[in-house]
Amino acid sequence: MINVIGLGYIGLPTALMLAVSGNTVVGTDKNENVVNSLKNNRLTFQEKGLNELFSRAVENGIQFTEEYMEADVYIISVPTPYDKVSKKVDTGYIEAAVHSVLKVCREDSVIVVESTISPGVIDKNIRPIVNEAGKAVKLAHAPERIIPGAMLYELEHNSRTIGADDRETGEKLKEIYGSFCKGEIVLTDIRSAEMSKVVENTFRDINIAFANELAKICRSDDLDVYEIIRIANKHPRVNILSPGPGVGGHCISVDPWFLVGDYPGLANIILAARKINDSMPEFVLERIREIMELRGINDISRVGLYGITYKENVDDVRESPTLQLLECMKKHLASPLLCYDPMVKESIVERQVFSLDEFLEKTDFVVIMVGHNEIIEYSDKLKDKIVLDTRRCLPGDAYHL
Ligand code: SAJ
Repeated sequence: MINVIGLGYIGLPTALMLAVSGNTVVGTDKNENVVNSLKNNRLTFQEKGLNELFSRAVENGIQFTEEYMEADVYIISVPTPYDKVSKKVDTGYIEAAVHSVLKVCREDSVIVVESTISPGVIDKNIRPIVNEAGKAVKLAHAPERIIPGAMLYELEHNSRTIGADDRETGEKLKEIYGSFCKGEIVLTDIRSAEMSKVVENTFRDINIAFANELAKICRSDDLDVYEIIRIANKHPRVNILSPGPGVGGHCISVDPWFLVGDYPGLANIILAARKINDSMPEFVLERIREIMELRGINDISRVGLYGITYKENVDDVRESPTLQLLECMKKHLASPLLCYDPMVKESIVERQVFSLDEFLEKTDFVVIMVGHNEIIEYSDKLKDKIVLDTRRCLPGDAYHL
């Protein structure tokens, strides 16, 4: 039996996949609302294909509870918030989950941490808890790699890493993950698994920072960055990513800080990349001001931000560039811009509207922060607007970064 602890963005899809692949699965979450919602067949977030997978998992007998169960394997996928000032990961939720697991698990159980952690956390923070409990359980780290928007496809097809205490534990977990994962499953030690996960996200952060830096350089010298990137990418070994209004999400904008914090003086490019990506919302604000001046717009209340999520077609707003931009305005004592996002149904920012038509009625100047399918489909509605397209997702004339 597998007990998946934490039924969020990662835990829920993983639990469902395991259940439809012939495993006995119980999903545990300490949040009563989440458990009740799932018990009543209501999903707690949206993701392509999740509804159908959920129904199949329920048919296969998956259960949801607030209790921790006696199980062969525990998969812990609880949040690992990070402190915005110290940039350190907060492992409190994992530690609490491990404490609870240790009360009910057997000596031969395996505890797998899937949550993103900074390198060394298992030995520094988790193993002492296990040792203190005096149970001979084995530990492992099997970081997830799935991308919101294509989670289920990627769960099945991506290769993955399992770092375990010993070969036997690794092989046992490989079989379990192999029940749904068609990609290669690489076995390694725990420290290497922790490090490689953070390195993967850091690689991407650095590459996005390069594109963003190029955008700034090209803007300063009146060159079209997209044209430069398009041409450079014809080179067989060059693949420059796209500039944008910043980097959000719970991983790419967070994980590189772990390396900066743990290896001060060594993590130099990594730190520079973080700073460049974090400076992008401010750069967007500068572009907004420039364009307002150019077009003689004085009324900031008629400028609106399209998109609040951290990227297109997901409902996740964690660390999103739009929220960073609003934060930046607040620092400068500016009143916030009007916002709209078709994926965000709850009120989360000050001046938010909930329909595209209302948003467009109230704006003359639209800043596209996220390229959701909606705005691409209805791009003709923008024909009388001044548009700053920070993602270059729309056809036709618009201002760019
Ligand atoms: N972005 C750009 N330009 C680009 C690509 C992305 O500005 O060319 C921005 C996005 O708009 C977004 C941010 O970067 O704000 C990150 O988006 P993403 O789509 O690149 O990645 P995430 O955060 O959704 O998912 C990442 C993935 N990691 C890598 O690609 C190395 C995913 O595989 C991980 O599982 C996930 O982080 C995680 O949980 O670690």
